Amino acid sequence: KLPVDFSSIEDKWKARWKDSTPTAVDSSKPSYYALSMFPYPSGMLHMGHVRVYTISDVIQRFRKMNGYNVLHPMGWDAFGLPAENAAIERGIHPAEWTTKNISIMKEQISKLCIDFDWSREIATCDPEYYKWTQYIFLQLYNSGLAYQKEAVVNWDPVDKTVLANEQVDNEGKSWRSGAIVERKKLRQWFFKVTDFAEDLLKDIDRLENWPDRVKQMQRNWIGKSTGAEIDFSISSALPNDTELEPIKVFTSRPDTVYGVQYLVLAPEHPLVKKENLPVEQAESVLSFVNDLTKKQNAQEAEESKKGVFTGLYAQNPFTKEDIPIYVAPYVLSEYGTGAVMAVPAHDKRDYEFCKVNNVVEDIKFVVEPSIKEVGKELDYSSPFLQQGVLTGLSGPYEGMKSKDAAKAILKKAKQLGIGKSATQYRLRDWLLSRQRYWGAPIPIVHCPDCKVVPVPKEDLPVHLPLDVEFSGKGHSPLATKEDWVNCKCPKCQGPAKRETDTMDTFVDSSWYFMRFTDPENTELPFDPAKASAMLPVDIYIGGVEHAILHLLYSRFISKTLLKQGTYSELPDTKPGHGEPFNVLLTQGMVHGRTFKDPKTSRFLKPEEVDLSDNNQPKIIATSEQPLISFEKMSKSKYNGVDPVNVIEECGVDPTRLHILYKAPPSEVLEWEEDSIIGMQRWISKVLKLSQGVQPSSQSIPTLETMSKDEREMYRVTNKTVKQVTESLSNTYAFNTAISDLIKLSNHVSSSTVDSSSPVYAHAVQCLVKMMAPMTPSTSEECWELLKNKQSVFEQKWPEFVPEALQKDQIDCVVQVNGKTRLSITVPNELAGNAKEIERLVRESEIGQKWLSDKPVRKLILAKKGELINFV
Ligand code: ANZ
Ligand code: ZN
Repeated sequence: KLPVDFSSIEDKWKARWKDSTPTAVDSSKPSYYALSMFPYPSGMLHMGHVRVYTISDVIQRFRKMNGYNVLHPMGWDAFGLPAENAAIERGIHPAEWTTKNISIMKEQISKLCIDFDWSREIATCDPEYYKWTQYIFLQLYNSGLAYQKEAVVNWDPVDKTVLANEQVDNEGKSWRSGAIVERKKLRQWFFKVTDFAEDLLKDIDRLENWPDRVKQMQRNWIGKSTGAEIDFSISSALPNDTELEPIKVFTSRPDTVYGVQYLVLAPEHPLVKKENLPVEQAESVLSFVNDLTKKQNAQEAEESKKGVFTGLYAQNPFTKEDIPIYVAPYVLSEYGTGAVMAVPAHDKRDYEFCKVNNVVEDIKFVVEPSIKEVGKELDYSSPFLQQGVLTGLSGPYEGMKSKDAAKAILKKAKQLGIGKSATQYRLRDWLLSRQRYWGAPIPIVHCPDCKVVPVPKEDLPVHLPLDVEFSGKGHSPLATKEDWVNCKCPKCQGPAKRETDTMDTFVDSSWYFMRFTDPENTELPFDPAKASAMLPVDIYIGGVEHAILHLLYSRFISKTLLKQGTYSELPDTKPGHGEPFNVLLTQGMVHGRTFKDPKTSRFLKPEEVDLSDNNQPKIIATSEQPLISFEKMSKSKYNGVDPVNVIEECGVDPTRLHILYKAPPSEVLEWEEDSIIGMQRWISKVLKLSQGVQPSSQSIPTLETMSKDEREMYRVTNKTVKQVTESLSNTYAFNTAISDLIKLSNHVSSSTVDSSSPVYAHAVQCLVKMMAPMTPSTSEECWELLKNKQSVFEQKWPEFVPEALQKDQIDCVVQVNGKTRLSITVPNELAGNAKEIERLVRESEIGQKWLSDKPVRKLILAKKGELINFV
């Protein structure tokens, strides 16, 4: 039985909140935009959702009470594969499936007492929304940031779709179908993220309020590398006297150029063509390359460092030696120039490749450590990877440090017209087209005469047709829908065909936070003035799994739109530079308790475990103790928890408190329900405290006229206000805030101050107001018990009085010869007065016991008088 009937309190206040008229936006107030990452409408709310929304709700309620105009919207990331698969597997239309899921989840969220502004609700699959996703696509297209090119893509032969690299596992299999992924060349749409690589990298330094870990992940993803591009001309005589362009390589180590013993080309390198290769080799090279179409084969070959000799030679422009040219998949076509100058002595991959393929006998070490150990021979059996000093094999550069040699060699290469400095980014352009149905159609028409024609703005949205067939095989349902595909060319009015690819859902979610600022705009994605007033988002809360792509894409879109003047930022109040999120709070996962059979390591179902003694679970079948651990909740581990059950059984407010109290937001939360009872009892206690307050018309007396106990209660109250305010506005340490509030309630309930004292009433009022963001319905109830008519959320957040923080007395720990023996209370005015403290200690009974009449040689006071040591 619960100590409080939480559900009736929830129902009562939910009804009143619904009826209350929202206060008009007061534009004189500062604005605050709190956003939790919008969910994918899977149809099931999970504990992770509850955690994020609770956190954002606490923050936004706190801001409202502090006088901000708060934007706290909610919407749905509603396009994507699962809806389409549901359609194929269960015959439900993706639109229907999605709408149903949204309404289920909305109902579940409403149970959590989260104060979202539902008037701004958006769903990315709504034509009113994707119209503007298409508009943004066209803006990028018109400014040259969206383009089509052939690309080697991961092709899932079962789902018949292109996969992102993240959707292919380590064995080269599709995350969804499990099929072995193939490499296929297809025409795809890209956004030119690489144009912004430098801005995206540089501006990471502005993100002061982002976790370092996330910033590092962004930096690594962008992966800037500086070095040189060097040309190697082909020295082989070619059939038919054809001349080939020199091979350009990108290197981060020009200092090793004297150690280049061969070149390696990516299998997709343009040189790798039958007509360029000597007849003897052509066949083996081409069959090797063809064999790589299976992603798995490619991956295996890449790992094995296998390659083939092309039969061609190039000249090392520095040593003038002829060096063989190989083809191997460890060289990536998408990085640098797709060709590598191989230095087996100083690069691990080149070294392995050299050994596996027996390229050369003699490995040339051109760099050695700058400090050599005396009497110790250099180790030539493995590559030397560090920078150092150039050896005698480096001609005129012998004895130079790597850094200087790199500069000198680059300079020489420039003089010879065969090199230049170069910067490379690991970041690739964003492949955004999907051969799928449930996404925003790319607003492009292909005309036989005018070629690629953007759909004019007035024809947007390009509607996703609803009456299509889901076979699950072949092309996207769009491609086979003739009456939709065939259209008029917007330019010449002749017969043309629509683009049948849809957009990656990351496009939808890369600008939704902007739409929230003006969700009903029918003329533009959003009114620039409204967006400018609210952006950047003040705090963005979500899972660390989005630390790379979603955040990077949002930053990119935000920067492009800023550049195009789609919105602007208020220069003196906002960080600027199109950075969309000011504070980023990445919440940790919620892990569930799992039980495993110690013998077989099999996960046990809940019904296989006897939990009658929660501290000593037993396997029912064997009476053995199971292995217990906390792991990511999943069906296969039987450790999932349905949040709706939890809140129905335990109450919303205790559940919210429990989530906030168990771990700081960014850490893993190990879910267990036992200790929710502690939160239920605490709320029950605060309800009783509120009921017990005798209303008083008197105002709070001055510090001097308060009684000693009142002064202490007033001090504790003010101290708590100070600390909790800090926790909710700055550090987001909700667990500390809760423990401070618990301390305050303990202090009030154990104090001798009379419940009719205005100081007492003040303490309880502050307590209730400060709990309100975390426990909305029970705090409203308390506030009513405190004889108030208005909602607690219309109250101003309490402010602390600095003078009240002064202690009347301090607790002083007494040590004798360094050992702690007792503690005494010292009046504030005597704090730090060693002689007086000694007198007080000697006066007390235990003090006498420890000091008796022994002479004191030395008195040491420390910690602002809170510790004294008698020697
Ligand atoms: C010669 C060399 C000598 C290299 C040496 C490294 C060490 P980062 O730093 O990550 O940018 N490389 C260039 N293009 C490549 C491609 N398409 N696929 C695979 N590897 C490629 O790496 C740059 C280095 O990676 C380049 O510098 C090149 O090898 C290799 F002691 O050139 B280096
Ligand atoms: Zn045309």
